Amino acid sequence: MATKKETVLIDGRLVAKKIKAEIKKEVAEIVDRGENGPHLAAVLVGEDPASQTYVASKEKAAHEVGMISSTYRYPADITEKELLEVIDYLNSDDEVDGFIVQLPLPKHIDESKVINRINPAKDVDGFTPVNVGNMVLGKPALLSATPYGITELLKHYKIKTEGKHVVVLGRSNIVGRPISILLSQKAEFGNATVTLCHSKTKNMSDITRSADILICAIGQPQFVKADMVKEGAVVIDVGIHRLGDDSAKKGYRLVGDVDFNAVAKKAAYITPVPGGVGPMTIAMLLKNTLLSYKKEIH
Ligand code: BQF
Repeated sequence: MATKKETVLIDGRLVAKKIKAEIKKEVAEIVDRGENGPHLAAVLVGEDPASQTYVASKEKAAHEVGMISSTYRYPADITEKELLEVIDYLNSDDEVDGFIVQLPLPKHIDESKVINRINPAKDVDGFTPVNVGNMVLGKPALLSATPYGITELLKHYKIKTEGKHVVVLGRSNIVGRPISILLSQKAEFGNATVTLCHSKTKNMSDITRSADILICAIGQPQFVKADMVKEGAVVIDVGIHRLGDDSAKKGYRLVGDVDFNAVAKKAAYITPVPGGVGPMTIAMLLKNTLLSYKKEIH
C-alpha cells in the first residue's frame, strides 16, 4: 500500500512575519524621507475581552512595523450618534490614514450605519459598501483583511485555485461572502468553482466531501469533522473560539471551526488555530494601512 503523504501545516505566523517584514522595510523608507509614515487608528467600544485582545494585537503589530497607532476607547453605553461623530472626526483627521471600528458593537448601535459612515479611502477593514462593491466588480478596493489573508496563504504555499472546487462554509459579510467572490473571480488566485454553504444548506457533508479546498467560517467550534473532508483536501480554518480548559494558564484554549486532530489526518494542507488565518488578518490590516497611506488601492 502506498504511504499517505505528510500533511502540510500552513504556518500563518511565518507568512504574516514575512509580510510584516516587507511592510516594515517600506515604512522605514517612508520615514527616512522625513514623512510621518502610516497611522492606523482603532475604535474600541465596551469591554469585551476578545475585542480588547484583538485591538491590542493590532496596536502591537502596527508598532512592530514602525507605524503610528492610536486607539479610541469608549464605554459600552456610548450612543450611536456619539459614535458616528467619532467616525466623522477620524474621517476628517489628516493625520489618520486608516482606521477600524472593532466589531461586534453593542446591540443598541446599528453596525451598518457606523460602517457606512467610514470614508472608503480610510476603510482598512474593507467593510464599506464602496470597497465591497469595487471588490465584487474586480475593481481596485481595500480588501477585507481575513479573505485577503487567506488568498495570500494560498499564494505562499503555491496552492492553485483554478478549476478547483472551493467550498465555503458561512456567508458572513466579513469572511464567507467576500472569500467566495474573490476565489471565483477571473484572476490568478481565482477561477475556482465556488459553493457557498450556510445554515439552510441541505446535505452539507455531501458538498464538503467534494471540496478540493474547504474554507470554514461558520462560527461553531470544531464543527467540521473528518468524515466531512475529502482525502487530500486543503482545509482553511477561520474560526476562533475560547473553550474552557482548567489545565490552561488562561483558563481557556483556542479552537477553530475544524476538529483539527481528526481532520489533519486526511488533509493535504491545513491551517492550525491559533497560528493560521488569525495572524494573516493582522498582517493584511497593516498592508491595507500602507496602501491607504500611499493611496495605492488595487
Ligand atoms: C492566532 C475576530 C471574530 C470576531 C471578531 C491571531 C487574531 C486571532 C487569532 C486576531 C478576529 C480574529 C479579529 C490569531 C482579529 C482574528 O494566532 O491564531 C490574531 O487578532 N484576529 C478581530 O479583530 O475581530 C474578530 C474574530
